[in-house]
Amino acid sequence: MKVLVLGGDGFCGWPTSLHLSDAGHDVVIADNLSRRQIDVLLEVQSLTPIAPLSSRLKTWHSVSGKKIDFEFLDLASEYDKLVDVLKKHKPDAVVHFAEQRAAPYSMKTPKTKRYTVNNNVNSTHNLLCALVESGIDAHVVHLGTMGVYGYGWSGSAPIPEGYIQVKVDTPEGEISREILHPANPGSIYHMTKTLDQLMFAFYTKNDRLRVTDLHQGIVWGTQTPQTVRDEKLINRFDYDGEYGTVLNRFLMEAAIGYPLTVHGTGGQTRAFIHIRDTVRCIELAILNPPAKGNKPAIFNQVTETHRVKDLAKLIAEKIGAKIDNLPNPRVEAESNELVVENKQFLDLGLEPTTLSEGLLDEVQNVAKKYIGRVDKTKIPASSKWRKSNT
Ligand code: NAD
Ligand code: USQ
Repeated sequence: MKVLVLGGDGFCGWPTSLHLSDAGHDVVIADNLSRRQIDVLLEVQSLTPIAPLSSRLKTWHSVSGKKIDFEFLDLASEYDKLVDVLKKHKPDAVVHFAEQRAAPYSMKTPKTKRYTVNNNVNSTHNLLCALVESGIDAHVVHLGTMGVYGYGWSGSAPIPEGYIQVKVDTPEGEISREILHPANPGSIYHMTKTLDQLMFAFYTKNDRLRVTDLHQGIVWGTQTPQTVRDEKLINRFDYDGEYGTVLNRFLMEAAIGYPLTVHGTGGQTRAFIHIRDTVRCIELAILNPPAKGNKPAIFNQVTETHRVKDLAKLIAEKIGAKIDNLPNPRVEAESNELVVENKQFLDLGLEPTTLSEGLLDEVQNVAKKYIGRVDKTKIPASSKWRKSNT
């Protein structure tokens, strides 16, 4: 298939592009390199030394014999160019990763809140509008988030894959309806993903676009079978207080002997998936598009759930680390249950990489290897959800 990967230079997009190219798909990356620019502005860098995109692409060509094209494109502001890119490449599928993805960054300042909304909402809408205008019948595979469901709303009831059955009282009696699961975002970033969902619902109904929305959990790990083939293909690893996600941060902290930064009680339960499984899920989604005229297909792209304090304990025991219970900079439930349905990917053949398999490898081959690149002053999470968290 011809696949256009929007945001193909990012943490999930780069290994996905390589995985798809390796599997024989014809891949084109579009990206505005804004993620690299945000690192410059925040004065941080990936723990792993990521090569410039042109060097990544040249290296992939030399190790695999396969060519990946690149379009420098700002999806949020360059609408006409996007239409041209779609007409030029005529993709069968478009994988849409191109959004500002950090909850702490989205809550940092009024400027970053507004940037996140403008960037994410316009990017998604431009893509849908451009597909209609260009007449390109590509299947859109979007990276959503488990955070659209919120944490704690349904207690211990399993979170279904996107849709929920409700009973409504009417004068004629009770009727049953399937509706989009109530949205309950916990940050401006997560809010943009709930807005994306409404745009998908509208464009599938009105224009019969084909859309799959993947509600992904927190991605951990760094490397895939393709990114290990040359040091210049290495994937990014964010560890800083804005972009670093919890499990990768704990692994880096353990590797450098920094106390594990547990927010609050650590009773927060979250869903996780290894980057190797992310790339497989995306290929499975591309190969199984919904029919035209169907509502968006929604998959929960997660393989396991864990409480933050249990992860800290596991890492402290396995690797040796102290645990620090810090005041929580976020507004979020201190503790929540999380049971998630993920049957659709399992039925399509996904074989999950579990935490127990990947943890030590990640610490030895990534976190410890690049220890010298860590700037400890960038570890604390400084973005606060409220001016005063009282
Ligand atoms: P990332 O920031 O590493 O990658 C996003 C890429 O999109 C970057 O290369 C960036 O330059 C590009 N981009 C952003 N705005 C753009 C625009 N307007 N035009 C063109 N390119 C643009 O993020 P990631 O971790 O790879 O996440 C990818 C997607 O997956 C995001 O939508 C995110 O919400 C979702 N997701 C990520 C995780 C995770 O744990 N990393 C978990 C669940 C969902
Ligand atoms: N946390 C800590 N210590 C840390 C960092 C985080 O205790 O050092 C806690 C947070 O308070 C939160 C939980 O860990 O309760 C998860 O935080 P996170 O930064 O790992 O994940 P989150 O902000 O939810 O965002 C990440 C990605 C985002 C994606 C989301 C999937 O950045 O793009 O959408 O995971 S999910 O969480 O399933 O919604």
